[in-house]
Amino acid sequence: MISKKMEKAFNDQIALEGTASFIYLAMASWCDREGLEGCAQFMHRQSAEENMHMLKLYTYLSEVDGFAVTPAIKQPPHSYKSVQDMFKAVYAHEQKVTASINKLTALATKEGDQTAFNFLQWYVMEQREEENLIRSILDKIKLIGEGPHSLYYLDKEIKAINEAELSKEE
Ligand code: OFO
Repeated sequence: MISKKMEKAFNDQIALEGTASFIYLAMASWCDREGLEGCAQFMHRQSAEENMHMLKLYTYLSEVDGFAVTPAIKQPPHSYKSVQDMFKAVYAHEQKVTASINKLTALATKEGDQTAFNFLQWYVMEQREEENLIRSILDKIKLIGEGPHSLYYLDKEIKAINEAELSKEE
């Protein structure tokens, strides 16, 4: 059993994760167009991961006799000034997701919903890892730069980071 207030907050989170999945999918498309193969692969994996985050919340709501609502998602932007600009947008979105998860766990505590609180701890950990990953990429971009000669190398680095992330999932 879940309260109506918690159900609404979970559905808002579902919308945020779905939005993240679409934003990252559109980013993958932009990267592909720019010939940034490694970045495109990274964004495709991120998009799939956010979709999985959304589905996990969906399943949870069903398990606690709640009602999961499929969100309406606005078309995300399909172009960026630079790779740095794109990763800055990812970082900003992840910070927004973290703030929302924190609010959700605070609400679970307020409502005395221990089941939801426990379930949400997975997301708390996940957000810490995600923010750390994106911050480390932004640091790399600062070091490598984005000039015509560094872009090829930067894309290779992001490809390697993506492969490392994929191997964690195996
Ligand atoms: Fe699910 O928001 Fe990123 O990780």
